[in-house]
This record gives sequence, structure tokens and C-alpha cells, in this order.
Amino acid sequence: MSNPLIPTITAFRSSPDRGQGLARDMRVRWALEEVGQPYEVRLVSFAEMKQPGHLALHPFGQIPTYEEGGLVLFESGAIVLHIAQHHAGLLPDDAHARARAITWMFASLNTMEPCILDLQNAVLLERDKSWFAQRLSVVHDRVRKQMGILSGRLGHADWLDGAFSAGDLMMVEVLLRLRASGLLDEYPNLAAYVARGEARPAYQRAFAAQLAVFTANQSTS
Ligand code: GTB
Repeated sequence: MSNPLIPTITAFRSSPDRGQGLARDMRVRWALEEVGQPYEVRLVSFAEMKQPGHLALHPFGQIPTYEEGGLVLFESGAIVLHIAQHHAGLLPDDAHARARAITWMFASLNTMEPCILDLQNAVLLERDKSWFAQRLSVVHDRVRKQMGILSGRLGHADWLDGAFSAGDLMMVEVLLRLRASGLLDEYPNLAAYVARGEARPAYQRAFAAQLAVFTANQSTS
């Protein structure tokens, strides 16, 4: 029986990323660790995600979800925003700075993530097509365009707008998905930005927690 005062999130029982922290429960775990909020995790299989019990929490049958008392949320951005709005540590007190941090959350999800997902999907699903090389080049250029703008905006700063915020948490999470492509290393200030995010103790705890799920799953299977 779970404690209603402790939020429960859902995560893959067996993550296809083999514990690399690329699934979207990672950003929720990281946010909870940043604000010092303990949480419980309910692991779900791909089949369970499509069953009525989980669909009642997440209409699209995905992870992550978030349950806290009577509140049920899905969409990692909405969950992180909820956590940031209800705990100190992820959003500035100043109203304008707070609105700007939230703007960076949206920029990460709406402006950066779509082209990064296009790249991942192209590599995953279109690799064997005759036109793959052309498609990859177009998708790479789209990612580079956004990365160039973001890189110019970050400049030599540590974070996007003053102190670390939920905007940085989300942006780092999104950029991390590019690492395997090699594109992140083309922008040394963005690579360093991501490394700064990963070095945060809260990130490390969240990463260790999701890796432990994968490791435990390996030893029982
Ligand atoms: N917009 C939603 C959000 O931000 O919460 C998207 C949620 C989503 O895509 N969830 C994925 C899921 O549940 C897991 S994170 N997929 C199962 C399904 O749709 O049936 C996406 C993901 C999956 C795998 C890797 N990987 O292996 O590296 C990385 C990211």
C-alpha cells in the first residue's frame, strides 16, 4: 500500500535504454531529487501501459505518470512544472525570472525536443531506407540550427537565465538525448552545460535510482 503523502511515479520495468537514463521518468526523478521530495516508483511493462488501469492515469499509455494524493498527472513537462511550483529550488521567486524559467521549459520541449526526436526516430526507424543519408543530413541540419542558436544564447554562462532552474533541468534532459549522435560535441559550451547538469548531486541520485531498476531487472531475468 503506497503512502498517499509520497508521490508515486511510473517508469519502465525494463527500459529499452538499458539504464542510460534516457527515458522520461529520469527528468521527473531529477526534479524530485532537486527539491528533496522522496518518491515511490511503480514499474510497468509495455503491456501493462496499455491496460485500463494505466490508461486511467495516462490516456496515451506511456510513462511517466505522477500520483500525489488525489492528483494524477501525465506529460513529463507538466509533472516537472507541478513539482517546481510546489517546492522551493527549481523556480526563482521573482515573478519575471520565474516566467522566463518556465519559458525555457517550453523551449526545451517545443523548440528543441521535436527536431531531436526526429533525429532519433530517423536513426531508429529509417536506417535501412535508400534515402536515409539524405534524410539524415536534413535532420542533422535542423538540429544544428537550433543548437547553434541555443549555444549563442548560453554563451559562457553556466545556466540559461541566472541560477539553475527547471528550465535548465528540462533543457539538459533534452540535449542529453543527442549525445550518441555526436552533435552535442560540436557545441562545446552546450556539451559543458549538459555535463554541469549531470554533475549535480540530484541528477546523480536520480540516475543511480533508474540504473538500479535496470540492474535488478538483469539479475532476475
Ligand atoms: N510527451 C510525453 C512526456 O513528455 O511525458 C512522452 C512520453 C513518452 O514518450 N514516454 C515513452 C513511453 O512510455 C517513454 S520515454 N513509451 C512507450 C510507449 O509509447 O508505448 C521515451 C523513450 C523511450 C526509450 C528511450 N530509449 O530507449 O533510449 C528513450 C526515451
